[in-house]
Amino acid sequence: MIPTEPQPDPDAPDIVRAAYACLTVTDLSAARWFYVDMLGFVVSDEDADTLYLRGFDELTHHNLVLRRAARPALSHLAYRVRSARDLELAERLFARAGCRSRLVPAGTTLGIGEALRVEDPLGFTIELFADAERPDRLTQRYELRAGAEPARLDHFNLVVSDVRQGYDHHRRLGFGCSETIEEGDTLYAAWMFRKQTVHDVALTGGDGPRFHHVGFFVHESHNVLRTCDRFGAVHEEAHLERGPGRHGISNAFYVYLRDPDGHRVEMYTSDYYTGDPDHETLRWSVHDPRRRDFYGNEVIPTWYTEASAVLDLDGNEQPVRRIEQPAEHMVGADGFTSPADPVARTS
Ligand code: 4SX
Ligand code: FE2
Repeated sequence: MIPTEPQPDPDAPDIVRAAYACLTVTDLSAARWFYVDMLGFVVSDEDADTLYLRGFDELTHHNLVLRRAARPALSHLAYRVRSARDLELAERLFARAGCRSRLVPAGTTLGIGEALRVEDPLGFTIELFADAERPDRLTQRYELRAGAEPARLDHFNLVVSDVRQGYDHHRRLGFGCSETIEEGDTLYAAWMFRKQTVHDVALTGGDGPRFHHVGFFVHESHNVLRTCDRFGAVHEEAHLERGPGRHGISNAFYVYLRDPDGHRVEMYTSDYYTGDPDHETLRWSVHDPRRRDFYGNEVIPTWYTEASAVLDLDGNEQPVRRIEQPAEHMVGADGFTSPADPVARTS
């Protein structure tokens, strides 16, 4: 049976793009070492409990907020919407779906205008905002560039116990779908976009809701390699979790790191344009060994199994539900299954 394709809600808010992630961290100075000293993020603002960071090309106040707390978690994920009217549309749409929401006054998060925070049907706290402070333009301040030279936020990756439900929800919100991993009726993963790239958000099947990673765009593959060299050079190679490599899905060159609290960060470059209205979804078989790494390198188990806790609208940790579908890493062509699997190796 082919599942029916949900249509975009005609009254959905106009989401522009994934804008920033707010993570809680237990040690702000360790986080500063990792994100600022090693990866080269620009500090937009800071106070005793919070770091506001951005990439060199970013023209809104920040891409990443790190807030001190007793436990590491994802606080919320923020999308920019086109105008204030979209906040009203969002409030109504999420209310119709039975989701809790709250208006947060301008400045609650430094540099961000009035915003709507909602607990989405998948259990993530999502912020939508239209207005933000504009920081200095640093694109051509080459003398300031350092570390991985992060340019901008590219995407969020979420672990959800039911990928189809997550896919349908984002479809109704008007997201396009660039690529999937599927087999028969089972959707193992989906890459979904509002801006004209491969994704603003990807969904990964697993015990959820949990936060898998935040991906930052760098301009060149040598920025990815340099990231690895920098961590190797100071004997902090344990922060390098997966890669460097090239993704099959998205074609991006990548490396994943784990920050001092275990949050996963990806440095990502060279994906492609998806903006034409007839853009077609590229569907990968779960048995294709090139889907997650184009060179056929196996994905290490922690990448599939470990992810950050997520906070609800009140700041409490969301309970995690067991995966409700076959787990990709038990079925697919990766390190968990037998490398001798002939189906996987000949596709
Ligand atoms: O591992 S995948 O090649 O499926 C992949 C993972 C592709 C793009 C991403 O951003 C990602 O995190
Ligand atoms: Fe990613």
